[in-house]
Amino acid sequence: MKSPLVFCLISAIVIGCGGGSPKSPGGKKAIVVGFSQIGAESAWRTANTQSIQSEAQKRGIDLKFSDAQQKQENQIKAIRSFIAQGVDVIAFSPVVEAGWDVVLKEAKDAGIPVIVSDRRPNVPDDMYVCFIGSDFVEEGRRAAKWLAEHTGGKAVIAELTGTPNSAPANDRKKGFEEVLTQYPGMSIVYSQTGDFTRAKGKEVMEALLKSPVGKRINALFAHNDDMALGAIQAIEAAGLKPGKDIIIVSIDGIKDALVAITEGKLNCSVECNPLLGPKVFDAVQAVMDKKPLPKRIVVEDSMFDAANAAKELPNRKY
Ligand code: GZL
Repeated sequence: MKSPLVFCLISAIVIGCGGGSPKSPGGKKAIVVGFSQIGAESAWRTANTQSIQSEAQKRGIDLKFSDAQQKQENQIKAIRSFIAQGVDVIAFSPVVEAGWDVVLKEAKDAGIPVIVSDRRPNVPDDMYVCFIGSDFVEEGRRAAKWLAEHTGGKAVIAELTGTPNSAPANDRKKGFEEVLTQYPGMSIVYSQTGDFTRAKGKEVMEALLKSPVGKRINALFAHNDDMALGAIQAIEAAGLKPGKDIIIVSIDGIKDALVAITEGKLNCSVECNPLLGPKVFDAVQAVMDKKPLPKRIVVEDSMFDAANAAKELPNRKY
């Protein structure tokens, strides 16, 4: 039998080492949330990560954060790790729509509620509590309507698509093409993924401008600002004037895009607000308090062009 002093010392060390779980304001045991983030592929994603992490810190949430470097297998591994740790809630932004049924069933079987942030997974509604994100189909519609209004309904369009099989790439394309059916003078003559990154957007545009079809285009639809900004570099390097020789419309509404609009190099950016932290952790708190949540929370978006970009710039948080 160890002496009482030794027993107390060992207990103190274990408690000290474990540190116990962090405390939220008011000294209650902190809520533990596992968040699987897609990666750091764009300025939008960086702002989204910053919003999630800062809001968790503000609320005293014990956040287990994982960056999947745009790989679904890393997200699945992270979610399995959160399940093994017995977190209170799992939140994630699925890099692609398919392939989540098995791991979300494991979370459900473990009794851990799941909140979807940003992108939608293609699973039955009962596999998650709530999906918080923008309406990507509407973003695509708004981009096409802007382009139609500013080209008189006549445009030979190149399209830089987002990550293949992701909800924003699928839905933005769907919304854009839905509007194009009303404009026989507008057609997409080239479509290639830039995987939502600036580097790939530049690379794809460089190759396009060297091809015969590249000589025909007078408009570019980029599924996000980072790819549009990369394409702008390629258009300039080819001796053309972005925003004039090629009218460019994109999505996200990041600060660099609004600067490009004020410089006349980008013509329109449909906002996709990345600052989801407050909504995500309001939903987490509702889950913990066993309060009802809507299945879908749509984030409201704005739109920027030469008429309002300069005025909006000082307000941009990302
Ligand atoms: C949209 C988000 C997209 C952004 C890109 O909600 O998933 O991913 O449009 C980002 O910039 O990479």
